[in-house]
Amino acid sequence: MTLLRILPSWHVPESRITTEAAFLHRRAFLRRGAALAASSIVAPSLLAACGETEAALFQDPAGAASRPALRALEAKRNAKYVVEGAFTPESVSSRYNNFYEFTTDKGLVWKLAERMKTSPWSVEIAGEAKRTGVFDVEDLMKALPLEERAYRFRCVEAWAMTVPWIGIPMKAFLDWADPRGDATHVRFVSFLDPKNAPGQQPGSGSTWPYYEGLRLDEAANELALLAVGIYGHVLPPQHGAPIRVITPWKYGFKSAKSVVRIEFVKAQPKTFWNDAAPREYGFLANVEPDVPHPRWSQATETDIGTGERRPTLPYNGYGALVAGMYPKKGG
Ligand SMILES: Nc1nc2c(c(=O)[nH]1)N[C@H]1C(S)=C(S)[C@@H](COP(=O)(O)O)O[C@H]1N2
Ligand SMILES: [Mo]
Repeated sequence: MTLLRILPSWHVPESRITTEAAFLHRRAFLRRGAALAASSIVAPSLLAACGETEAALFQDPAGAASRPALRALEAKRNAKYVVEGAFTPESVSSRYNNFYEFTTDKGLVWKLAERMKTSPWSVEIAGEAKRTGVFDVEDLMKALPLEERAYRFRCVEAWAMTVPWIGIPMKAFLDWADPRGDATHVRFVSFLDPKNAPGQQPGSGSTWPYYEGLRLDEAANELALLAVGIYGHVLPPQHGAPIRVITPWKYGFKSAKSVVRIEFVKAQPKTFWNDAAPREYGFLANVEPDVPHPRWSQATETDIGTGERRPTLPYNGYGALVAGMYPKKGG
């Protein structure tokens, strides 16, 4: 695996950066005791640790080779959204993922998620909206417009990338679903499948499925996307196939992957990370260089493509389009 060579030295614990995963590990330790935790999903002994899971995941004897190539997806790039610099090579961004349903080891997510069944896939639209029900993702993609958007992406762990997503502008989705006047927030829930997602097995220290949310005005912001593709093809499982949220001015954990339920609600919903780590960022979780994480600074970030360390931009560079939503500074 070439990842260690690609990744710059900031990845090793010499820096103050530590991963979001550390919290999950700590929680697992607390709940299960050291003896059990030693055999939990804690990397690096993942393969040894997940004996049973491995059997379930790899029962397809043809293995990875049986997965068809990712279907091409055509969508016109929206020229309004330009990003300085090159795209992060797909070989890097598709091998460095946070998707705790599978593992907290970023370099192994793609492998463990490889045979996740992402089609057919239905999304339930529920709550305070005029159009509710169960919809196939393919039907949503036909009913609603698709655009390609070049966006910066910033994880709370201080790594960053630039990729071309293809997605349904969330505003178009909202207009279509038509939330009722009393809806204030929209909630996104990821899939639940402990048989195939080793990180969801009992003892992971988290409450699955993953759940996130946005204020309705944030969801209606022109930047918000329901992404279904990347680099000109449908999303691969590790990026949250077949449909995931993208909000580029916020930390990456706001962008729930592999969404199965979108619910319009009347109050601010609880969210996975805020519940797991209440001392970290609040519900908004906007990118703010001068608001440090309890354990590291957010003043700079590392581009996972180039290894370059550079200043973090307020709202990840999208202030002109989003700052007006936050009259009181905070995130
Ligand atoms: N369901 C789910 N969604 C998730 C996560 C996760 O663990 N599970 N991780 C989040 C975090 S912390 C980040 S940084 C991004 C990573 O997206 P990427 O792997 O496509 O770059 O997904 C977010 N969405
Ligand atoms: Mo993240």
